[in-house]
Amino acid sequence: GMNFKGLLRRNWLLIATIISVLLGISLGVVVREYASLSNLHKQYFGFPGEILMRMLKLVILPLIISSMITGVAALDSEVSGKIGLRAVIYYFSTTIIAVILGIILVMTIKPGVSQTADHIDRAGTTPNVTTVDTLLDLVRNMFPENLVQACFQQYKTKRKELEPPRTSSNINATTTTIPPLTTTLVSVVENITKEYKIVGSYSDGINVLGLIVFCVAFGLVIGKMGEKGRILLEFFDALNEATMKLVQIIMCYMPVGILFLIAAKIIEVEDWEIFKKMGLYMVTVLSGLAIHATICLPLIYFIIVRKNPFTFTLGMAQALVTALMISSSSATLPVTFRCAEENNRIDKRITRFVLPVGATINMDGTALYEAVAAIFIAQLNDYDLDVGQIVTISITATVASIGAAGVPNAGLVTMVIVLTAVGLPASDVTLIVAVDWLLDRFRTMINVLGDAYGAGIVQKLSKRELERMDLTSDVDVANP
Ligand code: DAS
Repeated sequence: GMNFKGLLRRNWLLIATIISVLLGISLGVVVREYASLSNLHKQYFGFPGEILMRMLKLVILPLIISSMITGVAALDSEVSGKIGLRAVIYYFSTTIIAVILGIILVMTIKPGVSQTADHIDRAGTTPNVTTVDTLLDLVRNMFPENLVQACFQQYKTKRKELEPPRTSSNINATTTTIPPLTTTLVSVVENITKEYKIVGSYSDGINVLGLIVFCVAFGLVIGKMGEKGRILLEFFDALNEATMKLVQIIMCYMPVGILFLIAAKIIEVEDWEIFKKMGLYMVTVLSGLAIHATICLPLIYFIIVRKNPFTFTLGMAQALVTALMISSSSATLPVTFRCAEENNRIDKRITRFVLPVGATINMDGTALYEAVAAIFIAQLNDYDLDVGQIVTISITATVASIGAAGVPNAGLVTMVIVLTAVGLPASDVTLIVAVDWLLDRFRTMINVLGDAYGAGIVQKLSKRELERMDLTSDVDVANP
């Protein structure tokens, strides 16, 4: 009756998205079975999905800038300091919980013990990303030397000059031939690491971390300027609202884009057999992610917020499906904002602060995955880890998850840090490359969920400050 209709009307986009996921999967399976598409046609097939990705990425820049500046400026510096501290404590503790959960699971299930590394195709390249490099890159990225450049250009490291320039003809050459599996694995890792060396904490060419640091500083200054600063505050607030309106329009296209995105992926996957070999490993990662999402995070939320966590998760459904489909926390950010603000009614002063930072540094799913994968690789190599090494894995997995950008497969690359820290061959990343496209989707989903819960929890913890501000401020820019 009325209720059902109302439910449909309120959730039509979510329903359409889920239907398009199912349709996309069926379409992919059918085309894969009955049509033999040339590589070129496979590319055309994914085109509507590519457009969706481009549109989502397009709004990241204005969204991050406007939300961070207004988010910080709307609070006084003492309050924003407190909120920031709470957010960081939340990020850290949930990431550590995820890592510990992953370690417990992989040590109990032992997915790598029954087999040896040689049973799974091993390809020998050694990507050279070290812990120190990653940390330095991370800090370096926090201080962009040029603001405009931080918005679009990748910075140069010394190592970058060693790489051949990536030209469009290079890219075409690799997509139009089908190399054998081993060569594919090697080139995938090479490509990812190459990208990583340039990318660092960049999301699709945007130095997100650098912009966040700048926007926090800029927002704090604007907030302190009083009358004179108000014009800037109002400008960025209007920019934020306009961007969110754009997001609303983009989201209407989402079902179409997602349908072709998933169908094209299913057509494109070359090796389904590998899933059998890696079955137990994937079960370990996926069950870890599931436990973290349905038990750990909800429990923390319930203890602190005292509300039903599953209603909260349901409110985030659109963002979760999006993350699952596009494997990028950054590109999901616009949807995360909408779900958190519209469905879960989280204060804009909190989301504008907690969500962009979370999308960049808070990755519970990635941390869990990195710990599991490292120990899995140790098991494959019959390599006994002592307690010290397991602690090292927990710490480096945390660092690696913070260092990973919110883009597809970033976690796979920072994985190298964890492996080298305990003396495992970095080239063994190639053992897990083939299934990463699937695991990446699920860990990204948990990354996004973790950010959302963070916003809910920080809001509750900051209730007193927010209420006090509501009473004292005459104009409330964040909530007009
Ligand atoms: N896919 C990433 C994300 O956006 C991170 C990862 O690769 O683990 O969250």
